[in-house]
Amino acid sequence: MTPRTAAIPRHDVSIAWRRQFLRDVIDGLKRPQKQIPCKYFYDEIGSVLFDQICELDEYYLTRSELEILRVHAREMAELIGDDCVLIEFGSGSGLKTRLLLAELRSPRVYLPIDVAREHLEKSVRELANRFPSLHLIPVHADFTAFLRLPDTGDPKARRVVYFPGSTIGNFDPVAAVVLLRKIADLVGPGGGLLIGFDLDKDESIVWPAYNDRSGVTAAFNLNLLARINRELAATFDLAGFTHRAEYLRTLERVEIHLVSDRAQVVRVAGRTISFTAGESIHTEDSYKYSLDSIGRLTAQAGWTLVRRWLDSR
Ligand code: AVJ
Repeated sequence: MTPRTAAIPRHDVSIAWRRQFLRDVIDGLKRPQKQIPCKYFYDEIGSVLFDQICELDEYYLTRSELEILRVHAREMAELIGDDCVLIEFGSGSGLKTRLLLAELRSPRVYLPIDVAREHLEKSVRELANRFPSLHLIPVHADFTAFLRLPDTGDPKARRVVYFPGSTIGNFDPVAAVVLLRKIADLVGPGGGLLIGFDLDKDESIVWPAYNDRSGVTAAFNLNLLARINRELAATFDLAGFTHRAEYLRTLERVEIHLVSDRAQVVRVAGRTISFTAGESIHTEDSYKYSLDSIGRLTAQAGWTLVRRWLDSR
């Protein structure tokens, strides 16, 4: 008998991952506009904080995504077809996964890729209980770097990438096209992509989603510094930095920063990083799209739009 769940490779959070993390942090903090890639938000604590963001009244994205899936998952499953290999980018807690899997007909393989190991393990355990005959191949990896898939044993099955959580918005337009092209290569001719984009909308809706009253988003942002302290022997004083999120309409994105409240010096793995008062670390972009910009982006990456679904708002 073949095992239903492949073991999650144990070697990857190791030295290579830590070394890359260190390199990205040091390189990013040496730039004129300091920056840290947002994929590093998702350690164990950051993943829990992100799940809390998804429950916030102000955070409309998850509710909209879930509404779209609840109403349209059957039609999505029909378009995907029978016997697919489903590859999910950044599977997170797996709620959106379950809604689609429940409608898919005889999927051959479900292959989630996520940087958050504990989250990946937990969601795969839950999926194994709920869908006992599904072949699960979890991959703990960064999907931006991940190009080669493990052998799924179904070379002829249709490959479909599932990327529903508006995470494409973390990529600037050039990087988004690169990623969408990589997905096209990964699924091959005839493959599919089911992807979520957050539409641009009034500032009175977007701003609060990234500046929630209970401060969960601020805690999520600041956890990045706490993680760097924990994993890279750094000395960030979390009380000396403030969360800032602004909707920059002309740039079509929300920019998220951590602002240094005062002049200060921080040590990161033996190096010294100086901050002036008010200087920031840019930690995330969240692009908001028009239907036109979605059409342009996907067409530029070689995709043909088959169907799109909107939520009721
Ligand atoms: C997971 C990328 C969709 O951009 O809205 C939420 C991440 N950052 N609050 C987003 C996030 C701050 C989120 N995505």
